[in-house]
This record gives sequence, structure tokens and C-alpha cells, in this order.
Amino acid sequence: MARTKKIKKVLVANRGEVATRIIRACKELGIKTVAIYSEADSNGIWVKKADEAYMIPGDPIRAYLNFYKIVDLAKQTRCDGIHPGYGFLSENADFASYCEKRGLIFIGPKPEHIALFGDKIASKKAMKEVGVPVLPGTDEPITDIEYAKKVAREIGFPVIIKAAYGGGGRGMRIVEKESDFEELFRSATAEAEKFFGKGDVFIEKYVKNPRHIEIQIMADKYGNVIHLGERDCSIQRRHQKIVEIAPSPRLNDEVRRELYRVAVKSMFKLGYESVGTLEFLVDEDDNFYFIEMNTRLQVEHTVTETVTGVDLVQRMIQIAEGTKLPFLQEDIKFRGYAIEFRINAEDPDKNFAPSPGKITSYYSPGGPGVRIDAAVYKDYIIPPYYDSMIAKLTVWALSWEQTVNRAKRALDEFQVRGVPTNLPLLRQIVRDKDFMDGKFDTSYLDRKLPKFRLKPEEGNPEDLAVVIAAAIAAYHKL
Ligand code: MV4
Repeated sequence: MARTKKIKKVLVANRGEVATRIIRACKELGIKTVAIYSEADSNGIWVKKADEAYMIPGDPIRAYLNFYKIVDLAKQTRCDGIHPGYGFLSENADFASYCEKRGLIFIGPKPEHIALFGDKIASKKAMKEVGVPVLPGTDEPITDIEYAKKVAREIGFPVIIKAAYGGGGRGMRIVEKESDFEELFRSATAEAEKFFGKGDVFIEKYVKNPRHIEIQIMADKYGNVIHLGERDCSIQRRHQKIVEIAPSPRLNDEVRRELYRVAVKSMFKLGYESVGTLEFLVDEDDNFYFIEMNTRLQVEHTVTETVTGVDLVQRMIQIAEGTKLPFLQEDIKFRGYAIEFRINAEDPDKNFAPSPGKITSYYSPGGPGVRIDAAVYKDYIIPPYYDSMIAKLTVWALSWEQTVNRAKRALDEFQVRGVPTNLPLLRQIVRDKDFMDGKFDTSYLDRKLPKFRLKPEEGNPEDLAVVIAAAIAAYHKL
């Protein structure tokens, strides 16, 4: 029997919207919260929303990575749990172990599972052994170029070279023909070494224009494993997702059922616990292949929450406490569609480079079926050190068409001034016929970008005042 220990106070080891999201979950559970922040983040709203907050001086990024300092602080403030959010320490197995060693509950999976899935070769092998389809390729890191070439020939070109400890497309190379192999192999290895400290790479069959479908699962300490459906994350640019959808509007029902089945079965067999996401590539003939697993709460968890009504962050906390899942698979009901839009402070004129600075005007949408997860406000200064995502808009409606219409309305309502954002791009996507028809794969944005008008006049700062003045004038004439 696993331990059960009610968590009373959580240190939130993150910043921005996810720190706010975790604080909200804790408040509803009656759990006290401790926030941390860097000097550059003194004006962050999560700092004000938490019960207590402590500045970690020095480097603005290391503040959220210094795990000895963070754990010391959690002990000093009498926390019993730590939530890592996403990014930063969320998939650091050493951090999870260290929390446990210091008597703190790490709100996430066991260190052994974080480590297993951090190793793309080991995890592919483990998943294959529990019956999950994977792409043909090497199941050891390859160092010998001649051997690698031989394997590539056997698989058949094109192949893809991937970093074993990689992410975000770093250390990844597509090889179309044998004569390119040697050069690309060397550059992949060098890039993997540079970014991940380990140059290990592996190769597998390359899937052209796949859809990226991921399955959300949830497992407690007692062997109860359920899925919460899929998300379609195909709409991305340079491995940065910007639109995520639940459920996938054009996924074949048989494929969907099979994805759910292998996801639940494999996680049960591996004894996984906490929330987690299995990423699959779905090819043009509806074959699917596991590529990797994320052992953290993901940015796009909001769409899953919206169509299931399940609070993933609260469940994650209660699983870590040792509470049994309060529902079975058949209790999970899926209702309608949800789309999440990531609002980024980035400049379409500068190849979407981050555009930090002061937000001079901020009006977020509301009304039926609209959820906002943000950590910005009027006069907030976006610091230059972190991710450019400033807000997430999640819309919901019963049908796909209604959801897209609601998305148009909500994106039009959204006003951010002072810094350029990707809002004009998002407004173009929801007006695109292929998007509305559910026709998109991972090549969608690269194909569409040249056709999109990214500066439909944003208007001038007086616009809203003019509209209001006109409305008042009209009212007085009645
Ligand atoms: C692939 C692939 C095609 N074939 N693997 C990109 C990041 C990493 N998570 C895995 N990625 C891919 N792996 C094989 N064998 C295509 C991609 C890929 C991709 C995957 C998901 C979402 C967007 C993508 C964009 C380009 C390439």
C-alpha cells in the first residue's frame, strides 16, 4: 500500500501563467502556496497571488533551476510538496529524487520514469516491449558511421537522425539520400553534444507530413490508469506549438480507440504514476507510431480540462498525495471541442523573434466558452529572459464549427498593445478554409505562412475610445 499524506503547503517552482495555474488549483484544494521569483520577475502576478513569495537573487533563469536553493526554501517555509510546472525542473529526475530525499513530495512521476522517458532510445525500446507501435530504427545509440549507414539503407531513405536526450528539434536531421548521410550525422551529433551535453543519436524511418497526436493519461499509485483523450498539436512552427485542439477534428475513430488502448495498457504495464502525455505521429495512411512521452503537466492541458471537466493540476496533486483516482474510465465524458491559442509576444516582421517590452493596453476576451490563462496585465513589462508566451486563450463549444466561430470572436476581442504579438497570425488561421475543414498536419503553418496577411491593420490606440464615444453619442440621440 502506498503512503497517503495530505499536502498542506506547496512550493511552486515556476513562473508566469503556469505558476498562477498551480496556485489556483491549490487554493481550491485548501492548500497554502509559496511562490518564488527572480529579481526580473518582481512584478509577476503569481508573486501576489501566492500566500508567500521569495525572491531568488542573481541570474534570472537560474533562479528557477537552482534546486538546492529551491528545496531549502521549501523546507524553511514548511512546505510538504513541490510542483515544478512545465519547463525548468519539471523533467529533471535528479530534482525529483532530491525532493524525496529531503522529505518533500515531488508533484509528478517517479524519478525512474522521468529518467526513462528523458532517454528517447530507452523509452522507445520500453514502449515497444509493452506493445506500442514504434518506427523502425536503431535501438542503441550509434557511433559507427558505417554501421549507421547500413541500418539506414535497410530502413530505406528518407531517415531521420535524432538526439537521444533531445527535444525541440535540436540535434535532428532528415536524410533524404545516402550521400548526405555522413555530413548530417556529424552535424546532428555535434549539435546534440552542444545542447544536451551528450552526443548520442539514433536513427529511424522518416514520416512525411505526419499529424502530431498526443494522448493524455492519468495514473494513481494503485494501478488505476485512465486516458483523457487526445490533443491534435500539428499546428506548430519550428517545434513551437501555437494551436492545440481536443479532440482531433479528423481522426478516424478506430485509430483513436487503438491509440487510447495502447496508451493505457503501456502505462499500466510500466507502473507509471501522475499525469503524462504520449506523443504519436500519425501518417497519411492512419498508421500511428509512438515517438516520445512527456512526464509533466503540459502547456496545452487546458483543452483536455475543457472537454472532460477534469482538473489535471488538482488530480496531479492528489495522485502525489496517494489519493485514489475518484473516477473510472467510463466516468470520463467528452463534450464538444476545445482549441487553445498561445498568445506570444513576438514580431512577425522579424521572423517571429521575441518582442519583450511594456504592455500599454490589455483587454482579454470573455463570455461563454472562453478561458484565459495569463500572467500579464496593462503596464506589465515582459522581461526578455523567458519564453515569449504571455497568455493562453482556450475556447469551447459543442460542435467544431461553433468552436471555430467562437475562436474568431474571442481572438477579435483580444487586444494587446505596446508589443507586437502573434494575434494577427492566429486570426488568419481561424479564417483559413483548410483549418475550418480540419485539414492540417505538421506542414500546415510552413505552407500557409506566405499566404497569411500578418498585419491586418491593428488600429491605433484610440480605436476603443472612438467606439465607446460613438456608442455614447448614439445612446444620447435615442
Ligand atoms: C519525426 C518526424 C518524422 N518522422 N520522426 C519533431 C520534434 C520531435 N518531438 C519529433 N519530431 C518529428 N519526428 C520521424 N520518424 C517528424 C517530426 C516533426 C514534428 C513532429 C511533431 C510535431 C511537429 C513536427 C514538425 C516537424 C517534424
